[in-house]
Amino acid sequence: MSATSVKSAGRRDGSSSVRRLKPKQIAAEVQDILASTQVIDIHTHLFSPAFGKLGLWGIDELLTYHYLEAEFFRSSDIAPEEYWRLSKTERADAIWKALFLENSPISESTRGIIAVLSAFGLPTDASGLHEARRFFHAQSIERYMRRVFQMAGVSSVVMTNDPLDPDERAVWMNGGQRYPEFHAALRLDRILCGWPSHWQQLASEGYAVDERASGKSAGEVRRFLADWHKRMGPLYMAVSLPDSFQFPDDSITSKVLSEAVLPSCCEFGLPMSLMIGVRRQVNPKLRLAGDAVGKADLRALENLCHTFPDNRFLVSVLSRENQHELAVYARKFKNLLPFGCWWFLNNPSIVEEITKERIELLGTSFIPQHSDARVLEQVIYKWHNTRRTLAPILTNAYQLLHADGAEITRQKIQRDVNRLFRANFEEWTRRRAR
Ligand code: RAT
Ligand code: ZN
Repeated sequence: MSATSVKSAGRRDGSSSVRRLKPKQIAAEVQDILASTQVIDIHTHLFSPAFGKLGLWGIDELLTYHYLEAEFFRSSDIAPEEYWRLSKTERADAIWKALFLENSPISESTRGIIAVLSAFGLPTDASGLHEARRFFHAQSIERYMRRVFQMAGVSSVVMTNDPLDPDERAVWMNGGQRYPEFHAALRLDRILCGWPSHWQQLASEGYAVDERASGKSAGEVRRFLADWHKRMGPLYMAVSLPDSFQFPDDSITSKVLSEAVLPSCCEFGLPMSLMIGVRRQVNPKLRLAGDAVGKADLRALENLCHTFPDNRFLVSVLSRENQHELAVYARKFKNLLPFGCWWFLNNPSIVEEITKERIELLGTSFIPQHSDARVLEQVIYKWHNTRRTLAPILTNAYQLLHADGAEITRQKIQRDVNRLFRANFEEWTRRRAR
């Protein structure tokens, strides 16, 4: 499968054949089905064209992705302070020189740049970025966005929408966005993890909340969420939590989560997405690239699933050490749906390990991946890599099943891939996404 080999939509149901497959035929069928099944990318940081400059695309944005910046500081003499003084194009030039000309781009993030350039027929070893810049500047976003999604085999993506972000807010207050390829997700980090520095923003907007989130605050946060639910029409509410997250405890996070956010999720029939395990700003000089990972205590998750059986939780954990526990908890709690291999886990060796573990413990009742893309074209390489990693894993699963005596058909494989790429999410959000 090349990075541009994703086939167009239209064979989602695989209605063509009920032919029993021989073991040797399984690999080709799996590859074909993975290539032709459109994915719903359930967590990204992309924005629809309605958000203007918030939507990132093109070579300079791709090269200055924080995953690459972290690698850049290891291979360059330029110190962070100096780097941040450079313009965006100067930063991209510096990264191209350090990671692509002076070194081989063999890391996952750098290889992704090569895959994107190559998907558009652009030079992958040029001494400068002129040709690439010319190509990306010539694109007009609406048509280009659809072309990129088509190349990536993605039918729609879920954004990350922060109601307290002033730039985003302006768009939502002026009617929001109407691109069917983009869904909203109501992201609540500032409210759940940054209450001391954000409660006043809610207060200034007319919600009667206080510093301790006491008294009327929970009810008022619910009123705030109801207003934003109406404005955004989100598919889920979401928060990214530190490795130190505990539930229950006497923190404002626990209080607002249990008294406001989870009841509101129930009221609106929305799942709650929890991404657990980030250690924010271990090295603040690196800015967005300065976060790290820590092993979390997943008893907090057990307590949540147990205490709120009517809530549905979509959960991703950042530490490799937490993956097995997450899959085991999913066996215990039907209201828990594991998803994705994010950030430092999104490397083929780790994705392979986690996905095999999930298949062995959960069958097809999980969501294998999301892209976490921040720059539009990243969906091309991230979804290509996901399909490439999944192909041998699924092939092996069906070959084992065949060896154990089952009949394998294209139809069954299609049904399963459909579930992994789309249907589990649609069921969880009770919405048929594009
Ligand atoms: O993967 C990332 O880009 C991180 O910086 C985080 O944004 C993470 O994905 C999150 O959503 O918290
Ligand atoms: Zn993210």
